[in-house]
Amino acid sequence: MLERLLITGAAGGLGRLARSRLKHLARTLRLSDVAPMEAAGEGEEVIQCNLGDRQAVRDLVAGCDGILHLGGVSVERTFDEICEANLVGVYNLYEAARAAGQPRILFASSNHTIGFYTQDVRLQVDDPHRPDSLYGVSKCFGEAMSSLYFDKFGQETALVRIGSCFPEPRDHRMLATWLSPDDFVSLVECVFRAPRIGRPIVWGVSNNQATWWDNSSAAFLGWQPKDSSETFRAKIDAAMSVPDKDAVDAVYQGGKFCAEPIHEN
Ligand code: NAI
Ligand code: 15L
Repeated sequence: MLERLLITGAAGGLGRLARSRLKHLARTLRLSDVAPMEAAGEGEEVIQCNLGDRQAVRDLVAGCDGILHLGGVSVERTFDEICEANLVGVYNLYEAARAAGQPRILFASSNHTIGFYTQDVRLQVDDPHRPDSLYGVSKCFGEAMSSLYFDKFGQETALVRIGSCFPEPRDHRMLATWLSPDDFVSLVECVFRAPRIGRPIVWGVSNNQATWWDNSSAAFLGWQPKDSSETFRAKIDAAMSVPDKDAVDAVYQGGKFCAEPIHEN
């Protein structure tokens, strides 16, 4: 069991899920976000902090032996917004971890690191990045930062390229990208319970019938996703029409992010 697990992005969708479902992983959960959070309960510490604030992040990470890094801008935004949270913030986090004895990090990366691959391609974890947005580029930056800190200092990070983690898939594309909340929870458990992880890249995706990603290189973690998006196929078919075969959502793995403009400041 960990002594103190830091969860960044604790006010967000996955952060609230982690707060409610992962208490058993550590004696204390340290919950942090730039946004307000619910007051601390038993076994919790709540610290509001901007990831862009170097000293605050250093103080935040001190005393933690695991970090579930969910905080940051999670969709396409202006470069300046993304820069503070996902570039400066990630540098601050890795430097703070280096000063704090290198707690293991789970970095919430994204399918948008590879979003411009077409949906007929089956990807391995070492296929080159093809980001579909500035947001996707920022996640490539985070992955590169983890590589530097692993090779230079031995810092362990699990890079989890999350597909679409929501209670249910929301459209036809998500039948291939969906990660169920239960499977997210079991993946985080595996990452923090494994004796040694190094720096694996893991596709954060459930046991869907439709799939574009090969997770065999992460088998050593012992993670076995149980849910399948097929349960929801009929519901999605009834709720919306299948996208046209030339629609961005049907062509590219990153879907609509591929058609996002560059947002100006
Ligand atoms: P979210 O947007 O609901 O939560 C992100 C949290 O980060 C927010 O509460 C926000 O206030 C916080 N944040 C933003 N800027 C910050 C800053 N400068 N300092 C401190 N905190 C800041 O996102 P969600 O869905 O919970 O995702 C969590 C992580 O997983 C994100 O990093 C996202 O990029 C990644 N991810 C999520 C996917 C999903 O399907 N939910 C898919 C792929 C990646
Ligand atoms: C992501 O990276 C986003 O954080 C999330 O909100 C979804 O858009 C997801 O990817 C997706 O591709 O469905």
